[in-house]
Amino acid sequence: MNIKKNRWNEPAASDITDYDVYLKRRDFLAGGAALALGSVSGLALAKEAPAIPSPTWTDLVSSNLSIDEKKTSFRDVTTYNNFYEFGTGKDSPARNAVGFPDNSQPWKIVVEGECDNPGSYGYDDFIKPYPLEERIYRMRCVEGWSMVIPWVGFSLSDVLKQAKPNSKAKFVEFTTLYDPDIMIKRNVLDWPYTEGLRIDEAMNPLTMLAVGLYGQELLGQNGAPIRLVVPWKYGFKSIKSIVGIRFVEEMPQSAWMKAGPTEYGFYSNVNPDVPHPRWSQSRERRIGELRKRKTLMFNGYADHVASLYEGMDLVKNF
Ligand SMILES: Nc1nc2c(c(=O)[nH]1)N[C@H]1C(S)=C(S)[C@@H](COP(=O)(O)O)O[C@H]1N2
Ligand SMILES: [Mo]
Repeated sequence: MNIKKNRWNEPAASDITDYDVYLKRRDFLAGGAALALGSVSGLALAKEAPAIPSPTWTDLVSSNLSIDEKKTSFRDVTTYNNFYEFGTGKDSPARNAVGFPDNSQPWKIVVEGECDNPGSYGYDDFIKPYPLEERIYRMRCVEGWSMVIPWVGFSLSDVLKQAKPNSKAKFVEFTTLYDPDIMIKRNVLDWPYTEGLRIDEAMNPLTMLAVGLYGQELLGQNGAPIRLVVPWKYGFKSIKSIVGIRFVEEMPQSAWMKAGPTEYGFYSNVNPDVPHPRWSQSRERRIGELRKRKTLMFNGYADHVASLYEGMDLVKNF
């Protein structure tokens, strides 16, 4: 079903369906009531309930990269978000990205730059070659909160190898869609949102492209249909809704580096010993918990990634 274009109207509180109610209704509809109700109230339902894309994956292999920590609730993962293209409030993306990306143009991902096998792919063709698995990762936002999220996806390295980077490919730059018809029109950041990784960071097995979470396709607010997840770096490196992957020779400038060069560096590795200029990074609030917990070096992934930064000054290269 096609949902009407989101015209960037903040809905009244009374229009917002409580997520629990919404999930119950979804189960109810899945039980066959959809057929009976469809023609009568389909429009009303589409308006109040964000459509959860189907199908749901049921046969996912669990990765040995997963951590064994309590998962953040589906509700929190899908209603407490940063996705500035859909507004700067934590609850703005869940409200303003309803229907995204179906309400935009058909999804296309361009792989280009310093590689022997560039290409432009529709979303389905892009992900088809890669077996999906579930990976439960920590995510630590630079703002001082964290979550544990069961992602669905595959290693970015699978895609990069397929593109055959040449010897000039030292970095990889990623770009988010910017569609002013459905996204914020203010220049909160220099759109489109971009991010970058060094090629060895991009090739690390932990670095993944996610297409789902909690066993179902990503919702708009989480970066549908495909986003990066780099669990040892602050969350803003995990760029959402990717339309471009480019191999480059020089270190790319990310949208956040342009916005605040003294506050947001290229590396942005989680590091409890390197404070943000305006706040400490030594502790974090795990969403759903009351007491703060200690932030771990490389967000607890030092065994996997510390060797990438051997001999580097992690204060200078923040
Ligand atoms: N395109 C884009 N990607 C983005 C952001 C954004 O505003 N725009 N926010 C980042 C930040 S600050 C965080 S913490 C994570 C949040 O991901 P989540 O909402 O799925 O938990 O997405 C990152 N990716
Ligand atoms: Mo973040």
